[in-house]
Amino acid sequence: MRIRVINPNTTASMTAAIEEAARAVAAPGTLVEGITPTMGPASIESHYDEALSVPGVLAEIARGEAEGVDGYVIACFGDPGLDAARELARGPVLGIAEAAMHSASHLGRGFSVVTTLSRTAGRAADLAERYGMDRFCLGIHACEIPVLELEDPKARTVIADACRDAIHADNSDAIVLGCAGMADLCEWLTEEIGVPVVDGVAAATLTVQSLITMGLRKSGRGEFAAPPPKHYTGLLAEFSTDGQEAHS
Ligand code: 2AL
Repeated sequence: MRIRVINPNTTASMTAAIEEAARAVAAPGTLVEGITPTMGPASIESHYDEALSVPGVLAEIARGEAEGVDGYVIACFGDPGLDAARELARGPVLGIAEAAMHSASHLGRGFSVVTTLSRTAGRAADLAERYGMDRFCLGIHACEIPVLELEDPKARTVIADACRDAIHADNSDAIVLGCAGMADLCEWLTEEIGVPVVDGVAAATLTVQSLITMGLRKSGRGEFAAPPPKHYTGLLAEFSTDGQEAHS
């Protein structure tokens, strides 16, 4: 089985850490490939970043489909392009926010999300509502560390403090990490905080693997059927679905 874990931002060192987190939990027979898109923002921490990360993600889904990939993880907590990716893919596509929130809902009455910058909290709240997870999501807290500074060794104690504060403020039973760049901290934080800490990269990878193992694929009827043939122009010409890209 081949699963591609797509980092919607273009920072290769972050993709490497994401790939490692996914490989650490995948079954021996599962080939996990971390993917950095060829276009997009260096990190995603605004609606603008998120919108402009989607073409790079969709290009990788299209490439994966041509290469026979079985399933995909979209490894950014805003789950950018998830619905469109599902239209393109035959197999399952999971976002890390979606997978992490569902996993955390099995572990206690409620969870807290700890994200990067406070401006990303609104998107996390919207996703919790959209996934029917708002009754489990008791609070969303920012550690105010930008995505590309998460690799700084000083970040981990700030994140641990944010997790402890979140548990107390929300009276929650688990933490959901609000950024793929926090995946490598999951094990350490679990020991440090004393409650389950859910990393969406691991949760989504294992959910995709489980669905494929069960023989389940994306439903091809209705809303998530392949998008209709259409001509796209300008910078988006290569995204045309009418087979006429060369003439744009
Ligand atoms: C993220 C994430 O997971 N990747 C990224 O670039 N930004 N999320 C976040 N809350 O900042």
